[in-house]
This record gives sequence, C-alpha cells and structure tokens, in this order.
Amino acid sequence: MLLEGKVVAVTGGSRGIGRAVALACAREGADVVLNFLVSGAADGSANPGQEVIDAIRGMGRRAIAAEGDVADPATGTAIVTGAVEAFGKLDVLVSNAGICPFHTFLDMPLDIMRRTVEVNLFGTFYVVQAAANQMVRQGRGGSIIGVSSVSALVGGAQQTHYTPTKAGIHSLMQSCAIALGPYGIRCNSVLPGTIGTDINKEDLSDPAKREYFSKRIPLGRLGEPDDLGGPVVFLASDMAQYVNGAALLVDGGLFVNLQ
Ligand code: NAD
Ligand code: RM4
Repeated sequence: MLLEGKVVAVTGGSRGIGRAVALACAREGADVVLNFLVSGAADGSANPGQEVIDAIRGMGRRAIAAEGDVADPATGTAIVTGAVEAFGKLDVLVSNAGICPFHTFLDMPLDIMRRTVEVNLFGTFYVVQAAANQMVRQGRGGSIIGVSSVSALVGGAQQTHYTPTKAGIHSLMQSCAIALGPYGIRCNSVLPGTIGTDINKEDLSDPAKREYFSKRIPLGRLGEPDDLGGPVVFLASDMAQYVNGAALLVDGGLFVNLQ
C-alpha cells in the first residue's frame, strides 16, 4: 500500500486517465477527492463521477466529489476545502482535467483557442496554487503531479491550441518544483503518449491513424488509461521522495521512435 493514509485530489477524474489514476491511488490505500465537469459527461448522466466514487468506496476507501470547472479559480478552492472538511488534509494533487477539441489551425475559432488555454493551463495553475497553499499551511510537504503530454515536446497540426498548453504544464511543474521544493512539496509531470479515451475517440476512429500509431509505438499498441496508474502512484508516493522537477514519458516509446 504505497499511499496508505494519504489524501489525493484528482481533477478530471470521472473518466479516462483521471478515473484510472483515482482508482489506482485508492487501490494503494488513498482517500480521494474527485473533481470532474458535470456537463462533460460522455454518456450525459447527471453525475458522471458517481461510478468512480462508488468503486473507491467499494474498496473500503473514502471518496467525495468536488465537481466544477477548473477554469474557474473557485473550483481549486472548493477541491481543497472539500479535502480538508472531509479528510482533514490534502497530501497529493493530480492535475489531470483537460480538453483537446481537434481543429485545423488556419481557421481556428478563437473561442476554442481561449477555452483550451483556460481549462488546460489556467485551470492547472489555479488548482496547483490552491493545493500548494494548503500543503504549505499543513507544513508536511506533498506531491503535485501535472498531466502534461508527449505533445509538450512535439507538435500536432490539429492541436495548435493544445500543444502549447501541455508545454506550459510541463514548464509550470518545473518552476513549481523550484518554488515549492523548500516546503518539501515535490512537483513533477507525466507525459502520456496516445491513450485511447473519449478525448481522441473521434480522431482515432480513422483506421489509418490507429495503424500508424501501432506501428510507430515500439510496444505495439495504443496506451490505455490504466497505463498511467503506476507512474502517477509512484510520483505521488514516498518511493519518489527525491524526485522533483521530473517529466516522466508514459508513451510506450513513441517519442524516441523517429522511424
Ligand atoms: P477524457 O475526455 O476521457 O477525460 C477528461 C476528464 O476531464 C473528464 O473527467 C472531464 O469531466 C474532465 N474535464 C474536462 N474539462 C474539464 C473542466 N473544465 N473542469 C473540470 N474537469 C474537466 O480525457 P483523457 O484522455 O482522460 O485526458 C485526461 C488528461 O490527459 C488531459 O489533460 C489530456 O490532455 C491528457 N492527455 C491525454 C492523452 C490521450 O491520448 N488520451 C495523451 C496525453 C495527455
Ligand atoms: C495527447 C496526444 C495524443 C492525443 C491526445 C488528445 O496529448 O497528442 O496523441 O490523442 O493528446
């Protein structure tokens, strides 16, 4: 049990990578504060996070919802307040919520550009700042993990609004590692490759694209949300007590393969 006794907050935890990470943390003994966007429910259900919360409670851990839009700074505050009121503290933040509305560059509507930056980059900043202030108040350190992307390091023709936000999260974690290191708060990022989730379901519905990725990825398959569980648990845990300012690629070898 790598996270026994720890309280972990996960943004965007109702599905995909955030859901898998929240469940992996609970499996390792953590209590969980689950953030998600209600209107973002893939299946249109009223509370898309309830299934995850029920699953965590089924493991004998505690879980609460702190739904809300991370682009609103009040949501970061609500996540922290929720953690403190329900569990007395916050030890770990996984800032995962993000969007990628694939679009061509030359005719990119500015409202899509703005929303992507507001959710992915501003949203991460707000939540990280709120969590860090709580961890400083507690005086016992902590771990903050930003879900960036291999797209922090490479471009994407349909992702000109998105890749700068992922590079921004990677950079934010590096700066926060320096700003918060003196408080014992470690800040790192994970850089997933291509993971099959709702965010890219339509994009990956093109068989040629799937074929391209399975050839390009040395491990021979697209990623699955569960592939992120172990790396995030590691960075959250005391096993990573001297890991600060790192960026961990979780992409099956995609980035290093130029063939
Ligand atoms: P997803 O669409 O399956 O899940 C997104 C989650 O974020 C949902 O829980 C949704 O409710 C939540 N969300 C969306 N907008 C929100 C907002 N404004 N406020 C609060 N919650 C919000 O996507 P995913 O693939 O699981 O992506 C999760 C993260 O991983 C994103 O930051 C994404 O950029 C990153 N990522 C994904 C991939 C991939 O290939 N899937 C690769 C690299 C990085
Ligand atoms: C990732 C990466 C993937 C894409 C998702 C949406 O960062 O670019 O290839 O499918 O974003």
